[in-house]
Amino acid sequence: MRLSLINPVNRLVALAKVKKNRWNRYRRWKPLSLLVLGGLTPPEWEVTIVDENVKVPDYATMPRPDLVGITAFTSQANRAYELAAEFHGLGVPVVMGGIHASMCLEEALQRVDSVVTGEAEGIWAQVLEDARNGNMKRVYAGEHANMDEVPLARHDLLPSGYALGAIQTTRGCPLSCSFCTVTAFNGRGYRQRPIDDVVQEFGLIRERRVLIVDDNLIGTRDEHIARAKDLFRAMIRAGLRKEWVAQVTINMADDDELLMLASKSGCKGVFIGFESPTAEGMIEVGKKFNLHGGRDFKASIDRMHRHKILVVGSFILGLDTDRRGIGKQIADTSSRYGVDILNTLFLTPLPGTHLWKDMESQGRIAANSFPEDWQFYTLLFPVACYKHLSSDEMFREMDECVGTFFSVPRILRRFVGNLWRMRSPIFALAIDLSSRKNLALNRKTYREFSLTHDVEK
Ligand code: B12
Ligand code: SF4
Repeated sequence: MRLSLINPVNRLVALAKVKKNRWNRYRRWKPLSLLVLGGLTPPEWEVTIVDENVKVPDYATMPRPDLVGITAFTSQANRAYELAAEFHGLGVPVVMGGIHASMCLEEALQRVDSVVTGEAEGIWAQVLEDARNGNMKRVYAGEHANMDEVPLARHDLLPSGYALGAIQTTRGCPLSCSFCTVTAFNGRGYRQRPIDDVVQEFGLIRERRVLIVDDNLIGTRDEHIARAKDLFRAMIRAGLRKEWVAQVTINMADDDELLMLASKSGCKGVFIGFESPTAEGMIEVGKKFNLHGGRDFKASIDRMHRHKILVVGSFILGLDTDRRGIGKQIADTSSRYGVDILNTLFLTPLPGTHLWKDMESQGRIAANSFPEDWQFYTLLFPVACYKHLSSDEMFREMDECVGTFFSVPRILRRFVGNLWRMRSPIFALAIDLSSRKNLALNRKTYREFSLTHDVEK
């Protein structure tokens, strides 16, 4: 039996535009969900994975699969449905899973044969059995997995050529930020994989650099931090020789032993959601956590830097508290904190979030011709009505923000600083240059968006 697992492309996502920006090669990351599904699939199935972000193949020339499994974030939903229609035409059953189908079940059911909601670990074997017997159900409800059920992902199923490998060590987040789907999907409980499994799986990853996809690798409580330290100690003992990056909360900076162990185990950078340069903004999105103890962000980042850990700072533009000038304010504040790489995204109501419920009830979801408009839910388009900024102003603020932070003098200043302190200067420079080039690509896609959407100027 042949199983084909597909990660659909969203052509608007700059990272997919490798031909137009060669730097994006270094930012193409693996669809770990499909590698995990591969790990859950029994050996009698011949599994192939197609990552359309690398190349969209000519499906007609490929051996006909007995089952197609498609994953999708919201921004990939349109393409997922196109693929489902194509395979439906060939008489091949299609099952869809992942965050979008879980949050928009009714919509997905109209377009695919079966949907797996939630996590697949406890249900995938049943799906395959039903597919083999030709009696698939319409809906399979996956539950939060026990973390010792998470298999070793099949890292061998994707070719080499990715800059980063991927691995997951925890699921769930005890916080519940208004814009984020993680708590709705993976729950508030902070579930941790057995450390031995994680270390063993690291050994299967070919790439030297690895993205740890956890939403918060260190967690928020003392016992979470103790587990993170144990994990780093085990990675050091195993002599993995990997360099890794991960998402964490700012409390990582408060524990010098944690920073030391992280760095020693290969940590080169962390991604932190600051979300807003103002306290009101952080409170608006539910990130009060960042403000605990009157935190000094610059001092926190300095401590991380001392351990040669780069900081990617993530900010949201378009909060109800944001007014004109917010773009420059984000760029300047993040530079003042000492952020190495800035990631600013538009406030976007994603299905399943508190933000979605609020904006929907207030009639503020502007790009709402679904499923077509899902392609714009990449966090790079102003898809909602913003309180103090029109769509055009939103884009101008973004342009100002990215243009200021990634200006040539600031890139040079960061490069010299990183070179001097030996903090992955080339890696950071590649991301800086890629972001600068993507600014131009994003301008072009925004123009296309405003032509098809009646944005208020
Ligand atoms: C790593 C990551 C990325 C990486 C890599 C993405 C990739 N190709 O996999 C990068 C940085 C590229 C990325 C980009 C984006 N991301 Co992202 N990302 C994540 C993150 C942190 C982890 C995803 C992961 O690997 N999880 C591990 C796997 C094992 O879990 P899983 O994907 O949930 O899969 C399980 C189940 O869902 C299910 N399943 C999944 N697919 C399928 C398919 C079938 C057939 C079946 C049966 C089951 C099944 O089975 C799996 C095992 O249980 C998630 C947060 C999260 N916790 O999920 C956000 C998340 C998925 N990202 C999100 C977003 C918004 C984006 C962006 C749009 C914007 C951005 N953040 O820059 C872009 C979109 C890119 C695009 N192509 O359109 C949102 C998506 C919400 C939504 N409704 O779409 C999330 C949930 C974060 C959030 N704050 O809400 N992302
Ligand atoms: S944004 Fe981060 S901290 Fe907030 S709920 Fe999502 S995963 Fe948790």
